[in-house]
Amino acid sequence: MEVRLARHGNRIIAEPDCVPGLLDFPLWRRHAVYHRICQQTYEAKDAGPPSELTETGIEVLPGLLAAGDGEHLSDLATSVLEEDAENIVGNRADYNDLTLSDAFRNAIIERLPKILSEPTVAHLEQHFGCHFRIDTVSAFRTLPVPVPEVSFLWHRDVAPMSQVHIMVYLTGSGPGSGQTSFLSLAQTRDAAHVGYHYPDIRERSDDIAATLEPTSVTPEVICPLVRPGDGLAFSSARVLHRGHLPSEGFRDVMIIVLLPSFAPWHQDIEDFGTDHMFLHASKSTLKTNPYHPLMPNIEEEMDLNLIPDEPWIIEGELYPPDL
Ligand SMILES: O=C(O)CCC(=O)C(=O)O
Ligand SMILES: [Fe+2]
Repeated sequence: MEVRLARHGNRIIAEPDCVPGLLDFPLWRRHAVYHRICQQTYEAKDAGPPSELTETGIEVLPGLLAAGDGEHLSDLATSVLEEDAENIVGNRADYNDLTLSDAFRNAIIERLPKILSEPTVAHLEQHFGCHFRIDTVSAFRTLPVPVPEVSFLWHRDVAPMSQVHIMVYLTGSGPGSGQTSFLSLAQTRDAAHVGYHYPDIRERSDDIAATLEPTSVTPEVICPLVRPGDGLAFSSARVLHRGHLPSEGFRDVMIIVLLPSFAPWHQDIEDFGTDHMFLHASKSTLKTNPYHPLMPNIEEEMDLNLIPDEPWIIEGELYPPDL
C-alpha cells in the first residue's frame, strides 16, 4: 500500500487522505505498519551491535538519575502524599498516583532531559530504528497489600509490539522492597507455545515455573537489583513481566511509555506541552490513531479482553512476517 508523507511545519505527517486506509488494518498490524513508516523517514545513525533490549526484550539502564536525585524524588513523594493525601491516595489500597501532584509532575518534567540524555536517546533510537515519543508518564507509590493487583502477576501488556517502558526506580529494588521480574523474549515464547501469552486478568499466574512445566523449560527469571535512579527498559507487549509488592515500607517508581514517532521526543513537548503525558485513567495505546500526534482516542476505554489473533503477535515479533 502506498503511503504519501508530507511536511507539515516542522513535522512529517501521513497525507490525511491515506490515513483512513492505514487505520483499517487490525490494531496490532496498524501499529506495526506505522512503525515501519517511521523507520523509513528516519536518518539512521551509525548502528552498533543489537542492544540487550533488542535481543532479549529487557535491559537495565543504570543511573538515569543520580542515586541521590532518585531518593530526592521519593522524599518529594512522601511530602506530597502527606500534604495532599486526599487527592493522591486513590481507591486502590496499594497505589498512589503521584502525578496528581503538580509539584511531582514538575519534578518529573524537569528531569526528562536527564533521563533521556543524548546517549540514552541514541541507544533507544537504535532499538526502535526511528525516533520515539513519550506517550504517558506515570509515577506511583506501591504499598504492601495482601492481594496484589493485575500488574503483579505474570503478563504481557495488550499494547503495540513496539511499545517500550522505561521504569525508573526511585527507591532501590530487592526482595522485600519491591522489584520487577521478567522472562526473556525466548522464554516468553516458550510460555506462549503452551498458551500463556496474553492471559485474561482472571487467568494471570504468579507461578511461572508451573506455567512452563509442560515445556520442560526451566524459567530463568530476570529480576534486576537496581538502585534509586536506575532504569529498566523493556518491551512490555513482548516479554512476560510482573511487579513484586514491597513486604514493608513502599516502592516508588516512574514509568515512561515510549512509542515510535516521526519526530524526536522533545519536539512533541515543544509543540504540545506536557499535559498530554499525564493521564489518570488506563489507556489503550493500541486503540489509537498513531498518525495523529496527540491521538484523539485518548479517553477510549482500555479493553483488556482484546485477544491477539495473529501468530507473530503471540510469538512476540515486532512485525508481521509479510511486512
Ligand atoms: O510495577 C511493575 O513492576 C510492573 C509494571 C508493568 O507491568 C508495566 O510497566 O507494564
Ligand atoms: Fe505490564
